[in-house]
Amino acid sequence: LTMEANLRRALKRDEFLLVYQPKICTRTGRIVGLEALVRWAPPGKPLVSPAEFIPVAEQTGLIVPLGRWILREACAFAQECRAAGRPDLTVAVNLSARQFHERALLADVAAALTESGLPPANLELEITESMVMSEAEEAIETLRRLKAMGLSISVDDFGTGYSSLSYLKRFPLDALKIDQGFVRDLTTDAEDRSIVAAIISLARSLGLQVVAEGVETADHLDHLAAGGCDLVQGYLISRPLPQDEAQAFLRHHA
Ligand code: G
Ligand code: G
Ligand code: MN
Ligand code: NA
Repeated sequence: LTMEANLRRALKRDEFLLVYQPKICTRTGRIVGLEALVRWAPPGKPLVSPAEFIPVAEQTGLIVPLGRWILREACAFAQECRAAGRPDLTVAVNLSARQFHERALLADVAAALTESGLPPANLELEITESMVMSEAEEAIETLRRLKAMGLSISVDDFGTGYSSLSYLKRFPLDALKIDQGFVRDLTTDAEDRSIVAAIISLARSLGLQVVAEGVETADHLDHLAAGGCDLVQGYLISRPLPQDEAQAFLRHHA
């Protein structure tokens, strides 16, 4: 079978799952949110990374039904977390370019919220710079409508895309996520340190939250906290966890 046929069958057979990676506040140490990351679990085989199947899903259009499933699943999980005593937790869902530009996106997001009963304030969508830079006017309109629904928007992998800073001012955004490539050598590489400081300062002056990804060591965390980074996410805190382990993690951490 081709990858496309495999994915189509996997969707029908319910072979996808979401794992959740906690995001913590550097000031309070509390968990403020979780990022949902999709995995494909073919029966009897190891998990397949989204890096392998998302591009195929994008090319074939399967990202639309898959993305719809991801939104529904993540919203249902977020609502379970609320019921379990975490009313303020946000769950972040990654959008792919095609999903972002599809006409169905707004209806799909609205349906996932309605079906789950999740308040929109508990949902965050992650987009990338390149997704909004192409067809910027259309993107601004889509973002405005999403924001009008009450959810929040963050820019993933920030610093790796087109660096037009003017769009940051025009786009209705809530947070910038510093790409893990800048975090990895933070403690030894002066240029990465400068870039991270610049992104934090930029976010600050635009009134945006700033999140660092790929935080793997206590040195990373110390440096980011001292530099004024609001939130951190990475293996130091937790790897992405299956649903029940994520719930257990929430029970054992503030
Ligand atoms: O979780 P992992 O590091 O394997 O993710 C690899 C890539 O796949 C990352 O770029 C991540 O943003 C992307 N990805 C993970 N989950 C999703 C998802 O649910 N939807 C989309 N569009 N991309 C995802
Ligand atoms: O593109 P996006 O930022 O959504 O992708 C996040 C990816 O990074 C996921 O595949 C996730 O599994 C991975 N990831 C999460 N935490 C860490 C970390 O601390 N180090 C590294 N190397 N990868 C991480
Ligand atoms: Mn992401
Ligand atoms: Na990222």
